[in-house]
Amino acid sequence: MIKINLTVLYIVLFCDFSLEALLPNNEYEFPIHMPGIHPTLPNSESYLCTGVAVPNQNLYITGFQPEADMSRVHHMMLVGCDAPVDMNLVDNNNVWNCGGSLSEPGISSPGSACPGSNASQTLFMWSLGADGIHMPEDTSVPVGLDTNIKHLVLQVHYYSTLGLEEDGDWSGLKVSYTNQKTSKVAGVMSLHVHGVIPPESKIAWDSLCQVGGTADLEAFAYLGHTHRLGKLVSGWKIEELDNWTQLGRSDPRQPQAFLPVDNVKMSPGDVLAARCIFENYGKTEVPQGKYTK
Ligand SMILES: [Cu+2]
Repeated sequence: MIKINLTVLYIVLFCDFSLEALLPNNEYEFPIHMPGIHPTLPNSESYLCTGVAVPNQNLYITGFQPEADMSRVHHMMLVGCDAPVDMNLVDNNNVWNCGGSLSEPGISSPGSACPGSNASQTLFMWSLGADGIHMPEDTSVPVGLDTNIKHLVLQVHYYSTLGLEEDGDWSGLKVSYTNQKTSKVAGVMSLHVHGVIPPESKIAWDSLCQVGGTADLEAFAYLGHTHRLGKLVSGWKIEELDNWTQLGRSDPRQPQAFLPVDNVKMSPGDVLAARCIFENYGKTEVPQGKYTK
């Protein structure tokens, strides 16, 4: 996650303001969670989404606190959509399939996490029982009115129905936010790789992207995410070919939490690099990507 000085970067959700709770520092808290669903996992795993519209005002997200059972949920992701979700494409219970072929029968499949949007951005990611994150002081992710985040969508990757009780699954997270503008804006930059891992192989995949815009940035947190064949994830800032600074390095078999970065400064033109190392001891190839195991 990267903190930017004037413009945008990080996320959130609000809808049912009757549920909000006042926290210290003039912060409020809002829950977004699955409405007690009963996944049947016909493909052994399912990706389901639910969401809340952001009210038509400027709000400033200051943190995310996950509430999920890792025996059933592999990961949760919070996404900001640039338009309100088109409810004509979604069932009445506000849940929809959002994981390609890993879907549940009897639930609408609008084809994406943000039906009706042209663009979306990741705001938060949780996996393997990790902790949440709270922004540094005077830092937030603006959402709502003057931003391109109009709807918050929670994607939940279910891979078991272990311990599921009659009232269903309520996995989700609490979003803390304030009405007061902060002087620093936070956001997420994410780098992705995908492809097919050959049988009985160890493989490294790299991804690069150049920092755009005009603002200087400061990285304050880092998270590596893979599915089950991932062994090591590392991230770097590259200024010149021979000048690399490590942002973070993590074992994705451990809780995939946001880990602190020692305030690495970045400027437009710098390059971000990520490397993911996978090991496949099996006899068959394994695809990796957005909606894979
Ligand atoms: Cu997952």
